[in-house]
Amino acid sequence: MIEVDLSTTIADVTFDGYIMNASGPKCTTFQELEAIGNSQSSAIVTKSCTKEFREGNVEPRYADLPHGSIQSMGLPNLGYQAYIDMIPDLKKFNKPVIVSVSGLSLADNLEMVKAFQNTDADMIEVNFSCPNIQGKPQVAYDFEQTENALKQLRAICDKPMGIKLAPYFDMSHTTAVANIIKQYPVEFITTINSLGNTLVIDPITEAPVIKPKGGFGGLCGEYVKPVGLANVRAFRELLPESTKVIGVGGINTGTDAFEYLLAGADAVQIATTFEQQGTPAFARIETELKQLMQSKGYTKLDDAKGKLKQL
Ligand code: RRO
Repeated sequence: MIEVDLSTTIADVTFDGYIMNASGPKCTTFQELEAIGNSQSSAIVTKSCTKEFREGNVEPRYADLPHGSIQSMGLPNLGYQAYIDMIPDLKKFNKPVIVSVSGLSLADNLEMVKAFQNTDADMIEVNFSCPNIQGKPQVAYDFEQTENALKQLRAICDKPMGIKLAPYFDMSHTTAVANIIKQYPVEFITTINSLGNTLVIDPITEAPVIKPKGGFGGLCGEYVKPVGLANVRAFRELLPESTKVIGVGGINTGTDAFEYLLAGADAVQIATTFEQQGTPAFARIETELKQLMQSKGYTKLDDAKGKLKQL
C-alpha cells in the first residue's frame, strides 16, 4: 500500500499530521500538555488563557451526552505567565506549539499577545468565542468588536495569528466576518467553537445536567459536526487561500476528519473525543483517515482538500 502523507503547512509552519488537540479539554496543566506532546497529535495547543489564574465555573460543569458533551468550564487556566514559562519544555517535543489566548477584555488580549510574541510559541490563536463567561458576550457575534479587536491585534502581532470563531448560522454573518478578516488578514481561523448556550435537561432529576448559568452551556461532539463542516466550507469559499482553515467539531473517526478535508480544512482539532478517550484517539483517527484515503487512492491531503463534489 502507498503511504499517505498527512503533513500540512500553516503560515510556513509544518505539521507532521492533520490532527491535533483543540484548545479545550486536557490541555491546561503541564502534565496534560506533556501527554499531548508524547501523543500522535501533530501540535500542542494550550487551553485558552487569561491574565490571571482562574478556577473556572462551579461544578458540575461538564457532562457526557449520548453523542457528545455539554460544558461550561468558565476558562479554568493557570494564567498566561505559566504558559510562557512552559514553552521551552513544550518545544522539546519537536512539534508546533499553538498558544490560545482568551482575555476578558481587548486590553488583556493585547497584553498577552505582546508577551507571547517574545516566546518560541509557533502560533497564537486568539479566542473570540468563549460562550461560558457570565456577562461577557462572545466577541465573534459582535462584528464591530470583532473588527476593532482584529485591527488592533494585527497591528501588534508579527507571529502567525489566528482567531477561534463561534459557529455562524446565517450566510450574511459568515460573509460579514470573512470581509473583516480580509481587511485585517490572519494566517488561520479555527472554526467552530462549541454551540453556545444550549440546554440539556435530565428528565429523571428534572434539572439541567450542568450547574453554571442555570444549565446553559456549550454543546460539543457529533451533534455539532454539520455546523462545523458548514462553517469550514463557507469560510474556505469566502477567504483567500493564504488564510488557512482549521476545522473543529464532532470529529471522532477518520471519516469525520475526511469530511472536514473535503470541506476544505487545512488541519483539524479534536475536543470531545480527546476528553472521552484520551491521547490514543489521535493515533486511531489518523490511522482511520489514512486507511480511508488509501482505499480511495489518495496519497496526500491536496488530493481531496476542498474537493467537495456538487450534486
Ligand atoms: O472554558 C470554557 O468554558 C470554554 C471556552 Br474558553 C471556549 O472557548 N469554548 C467553550 O466551549 N468553553
